[in-house]
Amino acid sequence: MTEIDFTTADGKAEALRRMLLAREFEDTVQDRFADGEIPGFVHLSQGQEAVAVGVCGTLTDDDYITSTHRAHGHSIAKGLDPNRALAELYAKETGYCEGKGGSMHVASLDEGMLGAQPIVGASAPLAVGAGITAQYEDADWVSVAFVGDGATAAGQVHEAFNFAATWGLPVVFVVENNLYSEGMRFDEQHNIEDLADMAASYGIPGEIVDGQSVEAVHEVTAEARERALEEGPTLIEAKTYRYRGHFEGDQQPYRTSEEIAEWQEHRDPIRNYVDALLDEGILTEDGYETLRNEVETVMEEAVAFARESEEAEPNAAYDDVFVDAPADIEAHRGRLAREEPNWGAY
Ligand SMILES: Cc1ncc(C[n+]2csc(CCOP(=O)(O)OP(=O)(O)O)c2C)c(N)n1
Ligand SMILES: [Mg+2]
Repeated sequence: MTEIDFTTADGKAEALRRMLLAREFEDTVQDRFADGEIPGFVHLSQGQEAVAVGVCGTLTDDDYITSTHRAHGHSIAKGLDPNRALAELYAKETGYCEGKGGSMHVASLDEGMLGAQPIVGASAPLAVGAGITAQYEDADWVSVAFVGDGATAAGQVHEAFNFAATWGLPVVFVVENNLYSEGMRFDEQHNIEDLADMAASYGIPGEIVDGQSVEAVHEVTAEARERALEEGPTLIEAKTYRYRGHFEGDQQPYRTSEEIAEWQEHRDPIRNYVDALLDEGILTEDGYETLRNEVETVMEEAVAFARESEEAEPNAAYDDVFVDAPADIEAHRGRLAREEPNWGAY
């Protein structure tokens, strides 16, 4: 499901479709969140679709990914069902985590998504844990950690790099350098220009890739995946950009609208890929229109599915916590009431 064959016209069209779906998912969440339909906090990833799709397009169904607080695009690219992913954001029972997780906790073991991680940096050690399992079982799958540029300043990410490098684990670290960590510019937080240089400290290859080119990301990740299976980890730095604020509602005093427009107009991963495919004769304007209509329909259906689904049952908070639930947990059941949601209080 997730692997894309970029040597074929169908494969390239599938890469475009998946980027369009990731974009449509985020545009939909943006609108539904603004209308107050989605509780909590959302961090959107418009502009970063080529990284998600390029990376996941190299992966088999058996491979795992771990992600960050900005995980929607990664989840869609890994093949998660938009209905269940959106329902999770809506805190509905039909969501991937039965509505108990929300945007920053979407996970699906069946589809190789080990989870979004709101703790900055936590995606890296989680992927290392999966890599230990793969090595122990002599398996033929890999784990891929998506990590933000800001997260590379966190200690646990370096422990993860070091552990994976020293043990030669089948892991790929994909650092999405979108130039900002919350409101802090990259050069205010780091004393190096390229985060890929960090790889040298751990004796592993560091690769820089244009994160706005789905094919470039795919190529470098495919090599890193092979290397992961044979030798050990690679650190890939994908240079990219996020169009929306750090979170929805962020006033963004730290950057200019001109900077955002510059990336949108000249470095948009979808627009540039559409132009390339039109030039190559792989896509027609009609074909593009069809793909856009298709993803719009998928997301309209996802919204309907999420709206119609039942809200998560509060007492379900006690489920799925323990393998063998202690007796006194039962005493707590029934104590949580379903109330009219007041999302403004969160
Ligand atoms: C351990 C920890 N510290 C701080 C935060 C607050 N926080 C959430 S996202 C974020 C910035 C992350 O930046 P980056 O890694 O570049 O990811 P991006 O938001 O750009 O995708 C911070 C500091 C957190 N969630 N966890
Ligand atoms: Mg960042």
